[in-house]
Amino acid sequence: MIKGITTIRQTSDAKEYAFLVSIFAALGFEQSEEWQNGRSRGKYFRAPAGKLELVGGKEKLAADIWIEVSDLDTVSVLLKKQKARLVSDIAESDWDSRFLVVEPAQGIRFAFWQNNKVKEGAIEGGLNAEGMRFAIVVARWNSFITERLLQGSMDALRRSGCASEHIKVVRVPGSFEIPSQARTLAGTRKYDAIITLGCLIRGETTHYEHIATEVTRGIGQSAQETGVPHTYGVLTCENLEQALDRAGLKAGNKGFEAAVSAIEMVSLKRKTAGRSGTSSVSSRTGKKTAARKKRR
Ligand code: DLZ
Repeated sequence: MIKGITTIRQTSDAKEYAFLVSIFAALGFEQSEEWQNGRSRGKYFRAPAGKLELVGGKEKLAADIWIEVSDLDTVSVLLKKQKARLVSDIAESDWDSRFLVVEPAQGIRFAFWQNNKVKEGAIEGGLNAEGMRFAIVVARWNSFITERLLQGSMDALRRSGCASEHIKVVRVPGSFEIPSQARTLAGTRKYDAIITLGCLIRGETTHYEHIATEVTRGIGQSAQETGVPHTYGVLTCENLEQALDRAGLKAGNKGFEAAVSAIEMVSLKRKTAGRSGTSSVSSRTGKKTAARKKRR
C-alpha cells in the first residue's frame, strides 16, 4: 500500500532554489529532471532509502530532515566548498553517531549523520586540517604543470582549514631531487606530512623509467624511515596532454588529491597513535556536552 515518502521544502526565490539544487547535486544525490508548470518548478533528489521516525520526549531536534551518509567528513568538506552555512560542524552524538547541521537557506535545515557502528573495526582519517602543518616539495622542471599541482594542493589545504602559515613550500630543480629534500624536511619533525609534486613526461625525459622508479622509491623510503606521512603527487605521463589533464583539466588535479590524502594520513596517524579527542554532543539537539576540541 505505502509506496514512498516525499519531503518538500519551498524555496523563497530563484537564487535560493539554484543554490540548494547545486548543493544537493554536488553531494551526489540522484536527481530528477526539473518539472515546471505555469507557476512553479521543482526537482527531486532521491536517497536509496527513506523512513518516517517519530520521537518522544522534550528534547528539541536540531533539524527535521536527517540524511544518513557513509562519509560525513567528505560531506562537511563539500558543504564548506559550496559555502553552505554550517549551524554546527561534525560532532559526536550520544547515540553512537556523528552529525553536522547545515542551514543553506533561511529556515531550511538539514542534519547529515553517519553511524559509527557501520565502520566498526575500521579506522579512517578525517579531512579537517585545522592545526596541521605541511611541507610541499615541488619540482621546477615542467613548472607550467607543477605550479598547477601546487595551486591544487594549496587549495585543498586551505579549504580544509589549514592555516597558510602552516604550509611550507620548498622548490627543487627536478623530480629527481624531491626524495632527498622530502627526507630533510621530514627529519626536522616540523611537519605532520610531506606532499611531493613533480611531473615526468616520458616523451621528453631520457631515462624516464629510471628517474620515475628512483623518485617513487625515494619518497616511499623517506616516509618509512621517518614515520612522517608522505603523499605522492608526481605525475608520470606519456605526453604533455596527459599531464595537463591531470593538473586540472580533464582528470582532476593530482596536487589537490595528494594534499587531501596527506590530511587524511595525518588524521589517521593521530587516531591510530591515540592522540585524538572528540567533542561530544548530547543528542540530536546539537548541544555540546564536553568542551574538548576535536582533533581529527
Ligand atoms: C633531466 C630531466 C629530464 C630530462 N626530464 C625531467 C622531467 O620530465 N621531469 C622532472 O621533474 N625532471 C626532469 N629532469 C630533471 C631531473 O629530475 C633532475 O632535476 C636533473 O637531472 C638534475 O639532477
